[in-house]
Amino acid sequence: LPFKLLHCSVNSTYGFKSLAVVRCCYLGQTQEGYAKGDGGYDAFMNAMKDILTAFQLPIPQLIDYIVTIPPGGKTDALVQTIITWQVQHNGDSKMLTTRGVDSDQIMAAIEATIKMVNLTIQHYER
Ligand code: ILE
Repeated sequence: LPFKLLHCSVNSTYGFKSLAVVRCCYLGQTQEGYAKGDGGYDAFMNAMKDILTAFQLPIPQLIDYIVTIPPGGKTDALVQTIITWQVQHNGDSKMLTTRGVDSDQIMAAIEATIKMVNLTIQHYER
C-alpha cells in the first residue's frame, strides 16, 4: 500500500488535552504531524489532517465510528473499529467504510484510518 504509517504516539491524560505525534510516508516522502485533540483519536486525526494537507490528499469526514469486542471479551480482547467516511474530491462525493482490528482500541481506529487513506488514493489515483 502506498501510504504508510511509520510512527505514531498518542498520549491520553486526565486534565489535559490528548496529544498525538504521527509520521507517515508517501511517494518516498516523509511528513510529520503534531496536534492536540479532544480525545486521543481526535488528536491523531488533527495530526493526520496536517499530513494529508502536505501530501495534497483529500481529508475525509468521519460519519460513523463503531467499536466492538467479541462477546465475552476481557480487557485483553481484540477490538474492532469500523469507521464510515465521506470523501469529497473534485466535486465527487463518496462514502466508504474501513475496519481495523488490534488489541489497542486507538490502534484499531488508526489502522482503519490508514486503510481509508489508501482507498482514497486508489479511488482518485493521481
Ligand atoms: N473524541 C473521541 C476520541 O478522540 C472519539 C473520536 C469520539 C471518534 O477518542
